[in-house]
Amino acid sequence: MILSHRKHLLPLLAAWALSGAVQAQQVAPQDKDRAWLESKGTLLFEDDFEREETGNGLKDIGKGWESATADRAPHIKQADLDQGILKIYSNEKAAGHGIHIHHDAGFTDGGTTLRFRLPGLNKGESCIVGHVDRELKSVHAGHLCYAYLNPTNIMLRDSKTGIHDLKVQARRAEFLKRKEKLPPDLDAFLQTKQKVVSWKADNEWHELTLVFEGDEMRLSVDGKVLVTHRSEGFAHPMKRWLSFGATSTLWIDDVKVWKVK
Ligand SMILES: [Ca+2]
Ligand SMILES: [Ca+2]
Repeated sequence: MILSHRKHLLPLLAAWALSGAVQAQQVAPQDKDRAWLESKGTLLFEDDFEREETGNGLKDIGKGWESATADRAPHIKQADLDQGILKIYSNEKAAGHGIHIHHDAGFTDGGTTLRFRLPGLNKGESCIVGHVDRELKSVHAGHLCYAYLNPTNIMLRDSKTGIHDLKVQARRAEFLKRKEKLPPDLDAFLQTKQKVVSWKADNEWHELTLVFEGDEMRLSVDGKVLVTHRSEGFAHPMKRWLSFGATSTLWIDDVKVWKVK
């Protein structure tokens, strides 16, 4: 009996799995920003992660990636290439810093397409993707702008002219140090630098498209624009590095970086 059940079930399961795989490969036709990158852009870099890392060090992901936090906790695998996927594990306690993995990018207008998954291995998983220009000295560690995909919301933030501008950061730090509320003018100013929308994270694979056009930053998930924001820092002329961060586990695949301008 069991065998005959299996006979019926297996083709069904195979068909179901196949249809899921086909769907995952398809680009949603309404993904206008991906179409914009592909039609107007030059591909600067792509990675499908179909290899193994060579160790736990700074450059061991290969293909020009650097794990800036690798050497802080060399005994912990913070970046694992496995099954053709970049599996990120941020251990802030051990490394003394959230993970930061980056690769040369370099555009004024353009963006990134990738697939990501919050695999559900840890609580509060997030996907942080953005840009850094370390040659910019007026900003802490060159932090320009980030998209934060959190469990219940997505935030786009202009760090360059907001919280990571050294003057803004110093003023904000005084209040944080004293555990005081930010003064209304500073709070209102920082609010203009970011946009937050509700979102419900799950543990599936998703297509992400992140683009910059002039002073606008736009983020799409599965072909749908979920959040856009305009802020002067987004127009920074050199998005020099593509940077990933995470609060715990994050899986990434099929990264493509495009320069339109
Ligand atoms: Ca591996
Ligand atoms: Ca892959």
